[in-house]
Amino acid sequence: MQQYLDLVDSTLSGGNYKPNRTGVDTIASFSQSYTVDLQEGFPLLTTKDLSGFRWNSLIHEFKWYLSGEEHIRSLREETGIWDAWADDEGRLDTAYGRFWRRYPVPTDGLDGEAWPEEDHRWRNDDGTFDQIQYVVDTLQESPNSRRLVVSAWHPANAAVSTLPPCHYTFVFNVQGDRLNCHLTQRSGDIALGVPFNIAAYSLLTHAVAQETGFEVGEFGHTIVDAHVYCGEGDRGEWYADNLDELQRRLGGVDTRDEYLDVRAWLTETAPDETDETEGYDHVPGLLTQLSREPRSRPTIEIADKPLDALDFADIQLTDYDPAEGIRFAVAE
Ligand code: THF
Repeated sequence: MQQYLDLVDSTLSGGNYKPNRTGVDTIASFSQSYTVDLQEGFPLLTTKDLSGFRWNSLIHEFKWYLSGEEHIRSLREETGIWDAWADDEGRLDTAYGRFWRRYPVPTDGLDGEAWPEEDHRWRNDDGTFDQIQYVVDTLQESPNSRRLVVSAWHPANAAVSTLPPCHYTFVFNVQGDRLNCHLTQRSGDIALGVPFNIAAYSLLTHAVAQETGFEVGEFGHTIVDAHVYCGEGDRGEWYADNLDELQRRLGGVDTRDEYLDVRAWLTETAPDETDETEGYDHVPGLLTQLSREPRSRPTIEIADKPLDALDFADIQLTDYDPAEGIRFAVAE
């Protein structure tokens, strides 16, 4: 998917050095957007391998979003990718699914409105609101609606949460017989999270389209702060002084191969990562990806079942032929 490589290139070539709360520094860019046509295949990256244990993590994370759970007790049996943000009991106050499926509504309703009546169809037994069911039903009844919005942002939760949602709102939109989905993300870890996010929301678009009788259309993505983690301590700080030179070299790249020359310069010049900080600099791995030609996209097939009944084996990926996997460490 060339759009992903363009996102990587434009952030590295035009971004700013930016330390942040994690202690691992970043090279960051503002308001990056692109669209991907899902008719041209499933946008799982082919410039690195996301099959095997990574696919396992990705699908279980997707199922967890849909589950509506505000803990990771089942998820952590399958993958450790969310462990760092939950407490010992597995509670995670900003679990996406909780807001997708059980968005809190004031018990007395909103002033001047009838909501929420007890028998309202999108009201759960505990008084919360199921945004996914609202979208699925509305797509069938008023496909031209421009209100097919799902919000995972809760201001009061965000003020106290350890990790407010990164991908915090998405909108479905029908054009012709095709279902599009646009995701807005406040913060995106380009090397690790973004490839997972692209796959999860593309999968959601496929699943919702199938359930509501549409063809898949496009996935649109806007990332407000799109960043590449560039290392901790000396390694991260090195970029503060050398980003101009890195960007000058990236500006001179004409063919994919030449990204490897930039990587070689980096390896020679930047202070080595220590055993403890190994993998937190995502720049070399992303330069490797930039040197690789994207391959043809795989195909996704989802069993004909309601969204809530989908199991791991109901989601089948075929014709996936990626380049070798790349290891990146996640900043907490
Ligand atoms: N924090 C940071 N710094 N980056 C993120 O991408 C991120 N997330 C979630 C919450 N906080 C974040 C967690 N999502 C991996 C993938 C997604 C994650 C966290 C980690 C990861 O390490 N992926 C490995 C495979 C690991 C595995 O499967 O065990 C990879 O190589 O892709 C963004 O939503």
